[in-house]
Amino acid sequence: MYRIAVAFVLGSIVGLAVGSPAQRLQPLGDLFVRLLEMIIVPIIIFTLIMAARELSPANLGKIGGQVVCLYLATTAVAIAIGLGVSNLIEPGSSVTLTSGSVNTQQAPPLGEQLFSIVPTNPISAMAEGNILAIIFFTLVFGLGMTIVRAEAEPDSAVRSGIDTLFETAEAGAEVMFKIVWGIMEYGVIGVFALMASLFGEIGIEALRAYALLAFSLAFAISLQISIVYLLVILRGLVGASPLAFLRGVKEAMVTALSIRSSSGTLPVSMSNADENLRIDDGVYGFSLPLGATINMDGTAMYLGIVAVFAANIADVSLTLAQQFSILATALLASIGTAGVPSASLVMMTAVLTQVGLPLEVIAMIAGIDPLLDRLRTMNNVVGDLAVSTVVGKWNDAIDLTAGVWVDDPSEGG
Ligand code: DAS
Repeated sequence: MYRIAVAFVLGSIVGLAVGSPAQRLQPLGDLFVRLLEMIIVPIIIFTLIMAARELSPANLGKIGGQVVCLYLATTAVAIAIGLGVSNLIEPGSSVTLTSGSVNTQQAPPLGEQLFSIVPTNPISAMAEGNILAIIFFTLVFGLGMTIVRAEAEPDSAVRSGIDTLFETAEAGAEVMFKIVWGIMEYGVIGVFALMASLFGEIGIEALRAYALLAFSLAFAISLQISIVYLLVILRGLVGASPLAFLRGVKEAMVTALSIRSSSGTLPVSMSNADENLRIDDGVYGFSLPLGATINMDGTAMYLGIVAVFAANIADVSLTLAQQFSILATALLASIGTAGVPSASLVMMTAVLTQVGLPLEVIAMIAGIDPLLDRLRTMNNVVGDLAVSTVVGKWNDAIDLTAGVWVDDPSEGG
């Protein structure tokens, strides 16, 4: 991933130095974009079927229901905050990308849009790249698989058939991630070419666009953590000290900032939940692995922010219906995003495709993604731990008289 960052910088320098002739490199960048477009549908299908397996009826009891509802709610709020902040700050508005493939079909009215999430023919939805419909059908199919599996006899053909389907989805996801790795290898050339062409076309103005993008994300994340997690959840719903909570999760925060992987941070998150927050493992043992798989508030927020950034660069004004479409797609796409470094870059293709915005933007931001990914991943992990804390409180499965919730024991608190 760092070679892409180097390609980003070198391409920018070449573009600034050479000027508009550097735009001759554009086709090498367009190839990178097409490779990303190629994998959107299969990677959504495989990763969402795997995510649906985590939502099996067995562990969707009372606690599971509370966890999933809170995860969806905090993610929807995160995207709304991301859209609000980026509509305010307008990252990318100082830059106009003429070479990008812009085909923003006007999103249908909200009512029709909600309706169109349900595909009349899932195969044609896949052929047409109707992302929301693909995500909806795949989630329904995956949940159907978990329910039928739970009802089937242990050694029945149906159950083994469904297990085979889950294993196939897992294997398929592995293949897709390997293909993503290959595409990102080529991405070094693709990003270099796109950056050279971009800076050749728009010059130094692009740096201001990046600075505003990074600031929009950082500002939106600070709002999500301070208002949603600390004020509403910890102070409001749990009635506990937000600062004690932050003390309790600092190892997980630092780990997430360092390794940029929710899945990789999971062992630290579980240790903080157990030893510092004193949450019962019956709650965090379900909520944290699930959260690392489907609850990505920072990622979902970023998907919304980049969509607005792409619209500004493409000089397109997004209607409310299109912004709703972005929120719905980002919410569902974040469920399928893997908890690995820069995973959202791939899911971004789904969101931008849904509203017809230029995918060139992905290559434009790939170079600074290693920085922004740290912030997103940290937010993802803090969101999982905040929800686990309030679910523990609601089910008497947290000890608020121990761990970080009491003053330092040495003070006899
Ligand atoms: N790095 C991803 C994670 O581990 C988040 C992202 O790519 O947005 O959560």
